[in-house]
Amino acid sequence: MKKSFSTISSLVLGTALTTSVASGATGELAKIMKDRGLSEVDVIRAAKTYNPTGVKDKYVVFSSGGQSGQMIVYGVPSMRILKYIAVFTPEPWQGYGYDKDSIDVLRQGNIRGREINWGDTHHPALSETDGKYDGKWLAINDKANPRIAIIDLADFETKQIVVNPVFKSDHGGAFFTPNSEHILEAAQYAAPFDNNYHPIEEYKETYRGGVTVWKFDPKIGRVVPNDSYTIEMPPYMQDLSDSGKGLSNGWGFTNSFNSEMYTGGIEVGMPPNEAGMSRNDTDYLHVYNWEKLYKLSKDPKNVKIINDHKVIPMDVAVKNNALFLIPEPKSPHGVDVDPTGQYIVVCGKLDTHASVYDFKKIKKLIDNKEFVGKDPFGIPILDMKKSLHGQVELGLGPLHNQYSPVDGEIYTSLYVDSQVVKWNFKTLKVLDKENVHYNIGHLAGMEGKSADPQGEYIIALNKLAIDRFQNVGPLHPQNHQLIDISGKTMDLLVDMPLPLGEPHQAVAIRASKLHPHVRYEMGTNTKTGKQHIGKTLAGQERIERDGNHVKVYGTLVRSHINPERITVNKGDRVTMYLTNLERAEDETHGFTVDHYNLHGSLEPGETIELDFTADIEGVFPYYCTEFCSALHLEMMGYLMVKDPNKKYESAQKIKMKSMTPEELKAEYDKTVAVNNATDAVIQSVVKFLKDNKYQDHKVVANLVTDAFDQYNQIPAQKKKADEAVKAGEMEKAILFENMIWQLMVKTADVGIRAKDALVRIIATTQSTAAARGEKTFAEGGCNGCHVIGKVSSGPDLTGVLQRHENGVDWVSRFILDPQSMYTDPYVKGMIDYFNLKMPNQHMNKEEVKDIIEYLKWVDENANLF
Ligand code: CUK
Ligand code: CUA
Repeated sequence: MKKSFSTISSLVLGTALTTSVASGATGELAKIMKDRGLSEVDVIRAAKTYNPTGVKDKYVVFSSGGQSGQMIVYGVPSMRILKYIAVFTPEPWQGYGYDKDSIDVLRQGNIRGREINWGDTHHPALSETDGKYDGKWLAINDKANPRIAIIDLADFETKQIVVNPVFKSDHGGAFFTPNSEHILEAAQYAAPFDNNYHPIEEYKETYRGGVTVWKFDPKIGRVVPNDSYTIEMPPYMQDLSDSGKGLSNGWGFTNSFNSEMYTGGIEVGMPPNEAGMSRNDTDYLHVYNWEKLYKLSKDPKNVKIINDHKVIPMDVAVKNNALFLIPEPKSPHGVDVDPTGQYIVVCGKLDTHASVYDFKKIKKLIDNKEFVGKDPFGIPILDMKKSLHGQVELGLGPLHNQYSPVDGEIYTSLYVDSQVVKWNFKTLKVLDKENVHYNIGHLAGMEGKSADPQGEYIIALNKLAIDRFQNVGPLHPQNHQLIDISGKTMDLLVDMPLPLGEPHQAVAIRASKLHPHVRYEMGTNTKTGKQHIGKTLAGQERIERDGNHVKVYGTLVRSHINPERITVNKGDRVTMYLTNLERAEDETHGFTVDHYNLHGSLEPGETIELDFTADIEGVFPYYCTEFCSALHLEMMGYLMVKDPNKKYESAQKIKMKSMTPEELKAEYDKTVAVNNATDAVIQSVVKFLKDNKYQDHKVVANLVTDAFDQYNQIPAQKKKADEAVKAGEMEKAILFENMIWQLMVKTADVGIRAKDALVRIIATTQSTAAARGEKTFAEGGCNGCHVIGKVSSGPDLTGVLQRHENGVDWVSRFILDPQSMYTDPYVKGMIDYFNLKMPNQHMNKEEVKDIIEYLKWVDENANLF
């Protein structure tokens, strides 16, 4: 069944050769292919994954970041990384763990009072409505320190971390139930539920496994711990889990290994865990009715309270017909419910088979109370054969499954064989295999575990990369491989190195389902979603002192921080509330105080809090850490910490020559004149925008709003400048006028962008030739000298076709062979005027034709430039 590489390539090559790309590879494309050693198949695969600039991906993938304790967001099919989401680990760029409110989130994850600053993330899960991804919330587990975190997809920030009160590790989480009312989290390594010492000899009596059923409120996106409960389970090592849906809604399924309850002891001469824990031929699939048990958990007589948390003992679950076991091939790994909820596929790991269980059969056995026995803890066992739809031999080391929209079609990872196998879980037939590199763990389909899988692609999440990438030392990148599954056979398209922890599982969602915002309401505490207590608007900036506590209410806006000087005493507690006043998209300001290990990222509208003790004396610059504008470097100030017990001798001031009153007046006049001229430019842009009804076009209107955000700050500055003039403080007046110029430049910058955008919208549509021509005009370097609508270092080309008799011929000739026309009196005059000669850009006739079409389009719209 395994295909050799040559079979695959000849197969695909066979198809490729009949396509137009292969036969059409001429000219530059053929040259590039030759230079880079690319085959036609390579080029087709490249075209399937390439996004031209500005083009976005169809799917967004959320991958666990493994030991980084973070999540990785990337696009499909481009496989471009978009973001790391900080979850269990501090992340400086986003200020996560460096400002007060995010520290509060991170510290929700403290265990028994201890700070934990990392996580081993395994399974991300997207919130669901009717079993389909709704794009609202994201959850992920931490295996090492049993915790679940919740991320809000409105801003891709972590909002909540809950610690499992009874487990000592987890693995089978996070899994949302079909309407996101609950999140399942199964334990991994059995341990005592309480926090006390229990000797390993008492393993069977005191060590326990289980599944925690967290209550989730999908409206506010938070776990509700006191409405959550844990189902006690035997000390078999529970592993992966899945929530039922459709037919099996209300039920949960959890695998296990070590039903032997082996406890190892190499050091006392026992065989190692790996031998003892895999001795039996079968382990147990746990089948439980979480919905029923949730109702039972409300009655105190059904639960034991351990560490302030409700635990339903095994006997209570059994008595209420809500907990069962079914044998499964030993030490399995993945358990994945199909989109209808009827079939549950369990992967063998140590067995070459996948086992397809049928929930209808399971339910019948349960309803008829038809059991083959009980385990040592009294849990009824269902007959394996009678529960199975069937088994299929897939290959070595089957681990995880994903579904496609094709009825019965399923994709399974084969860890040992390093393959993805496509098969049908209804007909139990193997359909195709694809080699991956190497040792695949999970695989991610497009919404491939929801009730609405999309097919198209499968991503192989490989454990080893070995030789796939540039050697960067013994620790290799992770390797995600994108596989096209739209054809009859799979086709591996591209590798993506991932430089951040081992990504166990990834989930993909259609990008069209995500609607994150680009700014916050002014003064938002993004971690709570509420108004921040430190919200500060322009004009409200202040420093308040209350004993040894100094509170700073500051703002940031291009390109200053207010206040710019803060003086405190050594030992003072300093609380800084900072608000980013921007409304413009992507105008984030970062903030740090040097030497104080603080950092905040302030997205437009966000308020943050930095809380610290000024425990070292000195002068500490603080500054904006995002290159936000041309005057970003100037966006700074000083924290000055003085020791109240010290006497400071003042330094001798150096005498410097100062300007005469006449010189100051001249500089002031010059500054005002420049401002007036700049304002005239702004007014002409404004007139154009108004004349052409900019407000009818949302993109333009947004830019104009941003521009006016800047412009409207001018009157206040003007008032200060005029007051300074009146008071005879010319130096101050000049500085305020300079401030006005800064605001004008920022206004003009956005205003001109708005104008350009509007021109594009209202101009006549370009023919394809004209569009090609515009590209050639830019790429051929013409726009280095000729700016449409303006005289630059060459003449304005608006109307050039009319300026000359037989304009089209004249211009074409001039582009193709400028030297031959240098003596033409008109051209000679231009050469003298601009002191430049039109160079030969070596364009071909086709390109010149396109440029002419472009110039015609320019003339058609001449009034707009
Ligand atoms: S696990 Cu890592 S390959 Cu944690 Cu889902 Cu299977
Ligand atoms: Cu704000 Cu740089």
